[in-house]
Amino acid sequence: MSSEVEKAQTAKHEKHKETIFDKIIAKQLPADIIFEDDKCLAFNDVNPQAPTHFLVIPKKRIPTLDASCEDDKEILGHVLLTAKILAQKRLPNGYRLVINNGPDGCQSVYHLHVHILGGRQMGWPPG
Ligand code: DGP
Repeated sequence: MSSEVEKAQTAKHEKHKETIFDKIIAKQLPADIIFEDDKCLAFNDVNPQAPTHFLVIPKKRIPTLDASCEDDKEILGHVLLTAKILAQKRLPNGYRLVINNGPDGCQSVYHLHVHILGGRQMGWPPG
């Protein structure tokens, strides 16, 4: 079992609790930030699974995709379009977007985030 799977299985989903990503947003913890605006933040993943692997997160604390609602339409669209703009610049040959949701989805940080992976040939089906 990979360490990311172990983390996902033990991660506690405590809604409304601060996560490490809140601390990155607040600049209380360092991160390799590649883009920021008033609604979202993009930074390189600390445990990259591909030559390029970064995350785009909403600044609003939404724990999971499951927890998002109609009111989050604009921010979800903004996060996705930001991921696309950043990916197009860095990964002209293609890329993969992933949103892990819940323990079986391998989510270990309960602050919604989009993974952008590229720089190598991706396989299918994913593990
Ligand atoms: P997920 O398994 O979908 O919840 O992915 C969480 C990702 O977050 C995982 O790929 C590792 C990354 N990550 C966790 N903690 C940190 C951190 O402190 N800094 C950065 N840059 N990435 C982190």
